Amino acid sequence: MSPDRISNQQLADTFNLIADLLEIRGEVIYKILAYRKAAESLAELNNDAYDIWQEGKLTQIPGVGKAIAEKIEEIFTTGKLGFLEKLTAEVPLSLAEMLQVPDLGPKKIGLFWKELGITNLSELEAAARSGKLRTLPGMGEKSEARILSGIEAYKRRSTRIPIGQAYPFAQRLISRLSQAADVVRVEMAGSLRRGKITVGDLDILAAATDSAAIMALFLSDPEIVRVKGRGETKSSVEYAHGLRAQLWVHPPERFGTAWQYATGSKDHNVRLRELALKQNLSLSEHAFTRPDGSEILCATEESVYATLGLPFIPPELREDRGEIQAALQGKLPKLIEIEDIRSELHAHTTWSDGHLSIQQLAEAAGRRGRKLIVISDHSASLAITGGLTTEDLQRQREEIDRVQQLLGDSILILQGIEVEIRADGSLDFPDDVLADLDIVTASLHTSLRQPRQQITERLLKAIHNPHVDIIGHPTGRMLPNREGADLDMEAVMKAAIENQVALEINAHPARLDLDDINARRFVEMGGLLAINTDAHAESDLDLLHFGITTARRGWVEAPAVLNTWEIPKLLAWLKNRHDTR
Ligand code: DGT
Ligand code: CA
Ligand code: ZN
Repeated sequence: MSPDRISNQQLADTFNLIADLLEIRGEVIYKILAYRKAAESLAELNNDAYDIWQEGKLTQIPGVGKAIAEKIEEIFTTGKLGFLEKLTAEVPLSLAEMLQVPDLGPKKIGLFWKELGITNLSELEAAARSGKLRTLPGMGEKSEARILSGIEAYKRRSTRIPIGQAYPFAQRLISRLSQAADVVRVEMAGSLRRGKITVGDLDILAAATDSAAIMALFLSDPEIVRVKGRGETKSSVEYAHGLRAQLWVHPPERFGTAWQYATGSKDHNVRLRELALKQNLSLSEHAFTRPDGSEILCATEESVYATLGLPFIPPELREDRGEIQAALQGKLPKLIEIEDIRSELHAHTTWSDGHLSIQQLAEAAGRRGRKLIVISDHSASLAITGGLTTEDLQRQREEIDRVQQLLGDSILILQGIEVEIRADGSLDFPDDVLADLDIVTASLHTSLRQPRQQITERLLKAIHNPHVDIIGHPTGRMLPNREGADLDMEAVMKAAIENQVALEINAHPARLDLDDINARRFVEMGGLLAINTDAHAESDLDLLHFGITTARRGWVEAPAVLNTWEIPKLLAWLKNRHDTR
């Protein structure tokens, strides 16, 4: 890996891993804490450790002393860490994965390893099932049973990976694999490329004139805990924390059929094969084959679809939800693209729980090509966020005016609010306060478990308020574990359309709310969407693509999304709403 691609988080992961392994080995506690402290402060650092290293200032990072600074330096200069390699030669890496099991700590793992030679989860499970653990000091039948149920829980939890974790991991993997010899291109495939909110595993596809170098590189990653299969064209591995990936390698002249196959979905592929058969062709990941055995090779996906008489179908649509029918009829949507986005309508600053000042946020948005940014901090009743009072709003308006003067017409800054919809459906501010704001987003954050009728009416009440322009993250779900409110979405959508209130697709990968299915239904009914990052920090602005992908999975075209509108059109829409209320 090229050293300037090693992120602070990767350094933090490395030092946490060292701490885990030392703890399992039975090292004295202060050494372990030193690594943990360094990991924590690296993860929270605002600047790249790489830049700090280049300035020779590593030891100025809190918790980074001489010994750890030397290790960071070694990682940056060699891409490796001798200390960790020596350590994993002694303490198997797969022991660290066992720490993910609920109720299983380093002491126990160390005990099982030293006494019974257990080095991974399946060995542990087998030992527990055959009653071997209960014989060890400090163990009994009860604690053995607890470990078994912990393993069950861990397996359930680790079956699917949230896209917010899978996507950046895959990006790093791809940039590493792209450096192998004989490689033409490396791409995402599978559910990851289709943009599903969780993925079972990462499918990575490479075009290469020879697969040896890239396969070897793929398999040599020190983070791999288990190689599940290895071959010339396909290998499959598992990393710590349950992440699994497979790499498929194909010759460039066959890359199109391979990429199309590996992207799926399975149901979409079945449909395509049916279409092929109607033309007397059989379609596989390698080629189209004619009855006489001769092949049609496709280097691109476009040529795969063209061979079947179809236009290119974007990966996000490939779920067998009517896309092939639409393609045959020439009725595929012209999907929204990230380049269509002009505005950010939902972002937080230090006025509530954001990390940036108004100026920093506006400049960060400007650097990403935004022409308009809405400052939408939380309102007072969401106390943990330091929500704003009416007086705060007035002072914030003055600061916005100052920053606007400073930044000139590079970006337009509007004053909004993310006003809390209280448990009874009333809003945090009286109407006359809301009336003074440029744009109002109303959101649910609390009492999400109210019964269906109650919470639906609560949201409808907010939608009917003439000052509300957007409903933020409508269901309030948090991936992977918190389900959204039990809303009557048809009623919500109908009311939103009648009152010309936009519904948000919150782009944060833990939300993606509305989801693809609801977004599609809403737009089909004639509704307006907003796609916002809900940024609390600069890097959050780069999460926009997750929201765009979700919209594309929902067949959404640019005109249905407020953020794509030319600024005068958006301002006219707001003015019209405000004049008629
Ligand atoms: P996932 O990983 O569960 O989130 O879902 P996918 O869609 O990534 O599925 P996966 O990883 O099992 O397989 C990757 C791709 O390989 C899949 O999208 C389509 C293709 N594929 C897998 N099994 C079959 C099959 O039985 N028939 C066809 N036509 N394609 C398949
Ligand atoms: Ca997959
Ligand atoms: Zn927010």
